[in-house]
Amino acid sequence: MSTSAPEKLRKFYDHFEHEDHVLIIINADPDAIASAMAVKRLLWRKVSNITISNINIIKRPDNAAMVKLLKVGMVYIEDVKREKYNKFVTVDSQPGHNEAFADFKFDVVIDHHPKTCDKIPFSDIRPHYGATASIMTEYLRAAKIKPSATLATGLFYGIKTDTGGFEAKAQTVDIKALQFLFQYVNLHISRKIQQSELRLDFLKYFKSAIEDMRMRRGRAFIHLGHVPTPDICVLVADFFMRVNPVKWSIVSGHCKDKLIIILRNDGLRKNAGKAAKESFGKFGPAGGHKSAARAEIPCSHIDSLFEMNDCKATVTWLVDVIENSSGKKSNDSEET
Ligand SMILES: [Mn+2]
Repeated sequence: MSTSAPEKLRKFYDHFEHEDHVLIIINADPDAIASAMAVKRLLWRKVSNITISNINIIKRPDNAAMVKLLKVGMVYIEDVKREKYNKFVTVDSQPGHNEAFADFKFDVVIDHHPKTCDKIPFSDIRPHYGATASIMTEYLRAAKIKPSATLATGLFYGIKTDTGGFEAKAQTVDIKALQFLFQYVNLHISRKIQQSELRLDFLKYFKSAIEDMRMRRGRAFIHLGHVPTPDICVLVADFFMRVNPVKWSIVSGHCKDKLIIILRNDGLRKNAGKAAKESFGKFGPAGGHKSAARAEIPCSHIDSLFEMNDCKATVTWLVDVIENSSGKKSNDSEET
């Protein structure tokens, strides 16, 4: 029989004392940030002090907006004086997920990914939850804590992000958490975070994408040249899916020594993951879901095939590879 929420809360609290200095270490994304905020709130006035530390540098503008608008104080892991702490917590991750976690002996792990850790004094792993923030909401409710607007908004945004805006794997438990949080959420802040996905310096990639895109049989092909982060390819690929005749968008960019290729489609009788594997699998890791996929090809595997600094040549290569592997008789071959 599963343990009740008040029982879990009590066991969680059993691992902390008033003298404790607690470090919550996260791989910062909306769900992890919100879950860390919830742990901090649960431990408020119960321990001596609590610091949230991120092991990753926050680059995504929406994540940066979340940290700023919700006033989440975080210290980058390399700036943490770890000898100051005696208790270590992670949420939305498990110790094996990242090398940066290896230096710590965790007392508490709360997560919704498949279980990969053992011998943790307190672990609460629930893979059937869409978000760790949903688990944390149950802890807050069990503790009879009324969340502040910032905490509720963070948890709300974390659940929303991890469940793909409720289009993906949202479970009853996630919906229940949202129902509870909704009465405390600041929707303006939530919307502002969500709408902060673009940085000013990203706009030039949209400009060149619009100018240089090649449209073939409902497929938009775009090569962005060098990009500072693969996220730009994702943003551009998603953007082109909003254009009416586009059924597929295939967007590539050079990042470090890889050619990143993002595939999106409208999901109607199409399979992006399969297309990615069949087209690009021979060059490097490739795969994904029905409507979203990516390939990450080491440049050394393809630099003899075409001139990679030439955007036109790269697009021609993308078109060739996709069209040759999917065949000309695919069911979405309407001329545009
Ligand atoms: Mn998560």
